[in-house]
Amino acid sequence: MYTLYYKAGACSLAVHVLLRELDLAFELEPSKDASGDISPKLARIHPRGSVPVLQDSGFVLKEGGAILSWLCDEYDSPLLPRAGESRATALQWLMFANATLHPAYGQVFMIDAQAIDQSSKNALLNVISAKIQRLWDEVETQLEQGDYICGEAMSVADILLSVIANWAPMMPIEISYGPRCKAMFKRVSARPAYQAALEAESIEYQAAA
Ligand SMILES: N[C@@H](CCC(=O)N[C@@H](CS)C(=O)NCC(=O)O)C(=O)O
Repeated sequence: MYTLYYKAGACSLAVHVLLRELDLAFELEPSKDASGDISPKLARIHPRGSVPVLQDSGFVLKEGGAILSWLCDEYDSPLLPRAGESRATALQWLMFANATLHPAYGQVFMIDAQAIDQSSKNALLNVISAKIQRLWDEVETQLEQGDYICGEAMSVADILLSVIANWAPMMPIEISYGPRCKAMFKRVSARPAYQAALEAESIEYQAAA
């Protein structure tokens, strides 16, 4: 049985959704204790305490992109093609979400937390906000090829993109999604596995509206 260390609505939600898509047995373990510190159980396996972390007895896997691709491979899921160009393209978009888009949001949180004057903060936030908007515009253009980021078949990248999209209400910046993005978020988030994960984490899905 897997243990998923998670934070409600964070990038760990993508792994949570996938565990349910694959119909695997798992338990959820919050990353923080009641006082907001990294839980002692997580600190033992991941001193930085970031999520997701997936544990199966002695096997501990960190980094969302690695966890998502490993689970798809291990359980032969069509959410990540086995080989060839279709696999490379799905991995490309998974890495886009995990290694390009996600860190851009991290910069927003980092800038917002700085003790600097508001006008300097706004200037920095405007720069990063424009970058994030360009990334979503890239997704919108790609979705001209089909209902999902890799075309007509949903992939694990769509799950992570839709999770990140739902962070917009927490952001001190404006992000707007085009109609193709919203339609993809709606399709993906409506799946029973996704709905069950949202309910378990008490998260409302807002990015498709
Ligand atoms: N590259 C890492 C990034 C992990 C990450 O930044 N996770 C965030 C949540 S989305 C986190 O745990 N932040 C610490 C916190 O919120 O306390 C991964 O993909 O696993």
